[in-house]
Amino acid sequence: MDIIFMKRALSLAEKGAGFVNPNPMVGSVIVKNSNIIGEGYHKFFGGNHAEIEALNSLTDTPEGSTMYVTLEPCSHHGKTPPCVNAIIKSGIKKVVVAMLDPNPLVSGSGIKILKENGIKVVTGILEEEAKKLNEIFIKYITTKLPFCLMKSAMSLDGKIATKFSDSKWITCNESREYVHKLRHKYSSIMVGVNTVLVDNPLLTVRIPEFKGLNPIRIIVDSRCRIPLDSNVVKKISHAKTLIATTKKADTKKIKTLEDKGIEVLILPSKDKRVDLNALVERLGQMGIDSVLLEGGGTLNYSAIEAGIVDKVNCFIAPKIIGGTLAKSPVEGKGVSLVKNAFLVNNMVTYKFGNDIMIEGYIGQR
Ligand code: AOF
Ligand code: ZN
Repeated sequence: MDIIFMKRALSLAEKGAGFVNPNPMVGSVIVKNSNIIGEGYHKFFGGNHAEIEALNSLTDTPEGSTMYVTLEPCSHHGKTPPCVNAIIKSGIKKVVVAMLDPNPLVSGSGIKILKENGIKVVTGILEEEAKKLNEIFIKYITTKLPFCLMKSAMSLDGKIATKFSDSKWITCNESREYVHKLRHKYSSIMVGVNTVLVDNPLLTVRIPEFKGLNPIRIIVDSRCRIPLDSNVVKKISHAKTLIATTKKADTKKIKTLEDKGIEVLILPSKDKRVDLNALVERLGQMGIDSVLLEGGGTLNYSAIEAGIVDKVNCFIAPKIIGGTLAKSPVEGKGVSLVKNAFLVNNMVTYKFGNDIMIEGYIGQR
């Protein structure tokens, strides 16, 4: 039963995806005599915590009931008062928690307070699932650096476009729809200026239910070569654009971009390019908890080499494009020996239409 109710709490939590960043997705279910008498989830950043939403939805008295919650209840005064106080006051007798809160302000103290007040606490139910759901939050709250997912889409022979840079579309509708869900879930989307020059993308979320909530578009452009008539410069009413550049950029061009409402970050350079470690540090300071990296190949390699990529989602379409000059997802300098390759751990595959998507986590070299 614990697993069934925790699964429900996790699926409620997931509804907050893309709305709660940089806070966690949290869901909660209150159960009495095997019946759900209340449930809720953290709906938006700054809103009620899941536990309070569940308590506010009660259809029966909570005395003697069990609360299931996907994250340890908080014990700190943040934007809202501590949830443990409300739980203790309610008369709930048992709390089942999926994972401890990695937030140093809480981490263990929520559970300790509940126990001190005579509430039975069980932890670790569907812990792995809860940790995966909140992988962005876990990295960001413990390091202040954004979690970075590198997404690529290629043909079976490893090409992201033809030799003439035609890329629309290699993957199927189902795959592209999933990418739009990812764009909704992540706070920012990052590409190199070459991708803007070649594809002139909009980089917005195009799923009707999420319309209007777009990630910040980050363009890595060490010399500010971005054309003033590109979509990410012209169309800024729905999504913010940030250009990451270096001192080599023309100050007049920077000013023109700023006058158009674009934020320009002048960052240290490394090997004549934007220092990506400095960039993610700045993004973290700005409250950006996640980056969806959509390439191209030069930026992808630099990002992997800089150690800023946590996870990969590689879509593979059942097509063969060929061509020595056709681009692939990760280019750059590349490693010289296979023994120096970057390893991918915990690989799993998913199917989207006729495409395959491989997901994995970048490991230590
Ligand atoms: C949430 N939603 O449902 C729970 C959270 O910024 P605050 O005051 O809303 O507090 C955020 C912290 O509260 C968060 O980092 C986590 O440690 C804890 N629990 N947060 O946003 C929730 N239960
Ligand atoms: Zn709370």
